[in-house]
Amino acid sequence: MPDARYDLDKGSIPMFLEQLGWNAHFAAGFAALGDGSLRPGRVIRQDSGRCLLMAADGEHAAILPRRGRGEADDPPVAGDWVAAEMLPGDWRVKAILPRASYLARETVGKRLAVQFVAANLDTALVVTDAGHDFNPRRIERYLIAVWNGGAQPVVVINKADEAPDIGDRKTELEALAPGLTVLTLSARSGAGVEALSPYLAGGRTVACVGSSGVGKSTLINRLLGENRQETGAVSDEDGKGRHTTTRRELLFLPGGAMIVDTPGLREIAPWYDGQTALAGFAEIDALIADCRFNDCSHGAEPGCAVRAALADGSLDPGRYESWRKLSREAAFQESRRWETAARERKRAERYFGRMVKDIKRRSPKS
Ligand SMILES: Nc1nc2c(ncn2[C@@H]2O[C@H](COP(=O)(O)OP(=O)(O)O)[C@@H](O)[C@H]2O)c(=O)[nH]1
Ligand SMILES: [Mg+2]
Ligand SMILES: [Zn+2]
Repeated sequence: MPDARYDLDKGSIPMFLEQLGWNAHFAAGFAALGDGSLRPGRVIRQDSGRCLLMAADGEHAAILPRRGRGEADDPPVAGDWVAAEMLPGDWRVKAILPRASYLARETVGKRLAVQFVAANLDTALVVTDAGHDFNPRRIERYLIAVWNGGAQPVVVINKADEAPDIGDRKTELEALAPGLTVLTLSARSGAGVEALSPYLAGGRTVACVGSSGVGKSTLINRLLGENRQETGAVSDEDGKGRHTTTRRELLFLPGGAMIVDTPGLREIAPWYDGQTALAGFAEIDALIADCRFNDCSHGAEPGCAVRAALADGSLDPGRYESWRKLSREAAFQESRRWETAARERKRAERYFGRMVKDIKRRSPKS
């Protein structure tokens, strides 16, 4: 029986799915599978081999596909949209729909690989405090990670109740990038939290990232209006909290937005994904375009727009230093990883392509 709620091929977006963040991007990915028997669902959380989905008719446990050798070992993460087969018991995930954005980092293992933390985010709240955690260079790395994944970062300086001179901190972080939004608030008292409301409209998805102990879970509890996320006291001297949040889960806020808590990642190695230009340095990109030579190293070459801007003060030397450091890092990562990354990506593409073919072969021609 055709189900009116799933009339996706006709381009209609069912209201309920739209409330979950469904849009034309995901509809196109779903339509590419060409199988009307599958159902879209959004991943609430993922445990080994299984995940919990929110679909148009409510929650479903779903089994993840068994991965054979040579297949992409990339399980769905909180926020992913998947196409699932409806089975009498648990559903079965057939494909992850192409992501609109993601938060990813380089994994710390022997093997160079990417770890996806959350997917399909509109906004990432980069949370810090004005005390122990405060470190603009670290925040910058979070910003790069967020930009690279295609989400919009908003910096949150929490614990404003503890820091009377928080305005300076705000100014310092605002200088990290032109147009960057920096909010100061207190998750504990609730003061300033209402400034988050533009990012929390119905159907929007946000994630909280930042070090352990900065108050991400406290903030989420405040937004939820209940103490759902476990919070921890900052236990040791250097301000590192205990890692009380261990699973990444998509939570539904009363106003209709969805939010993902993440365990504190004290350092994040942004995943550059083969990009040559660093996201978030538009003013430097513009200058480079004006250098006389295409391959200007901004050293001793004549006609270097970057050096000229540094000389006349229109380019902030701190920004330039960050850009240089991060570009070197990105180039280094690229050289180390170029082959591995390309191989992994190809594999993921083949995997999706094979899924599409497989599904098409087995679905009745209409
Ligand atoms: N003073 C103050 N403490 C806070 C605030 N938000 C969180 N905390 C405290 O900071 C500690 C770590 O909070 P938690 O939410 O677990 O941090 P998370 O690791 O980022 O999730 C807990 O003791 C919280 O009570 C705040 O706005 N002001
Ligand atoms: Mg937490
Ligand atoms: Zn130059």
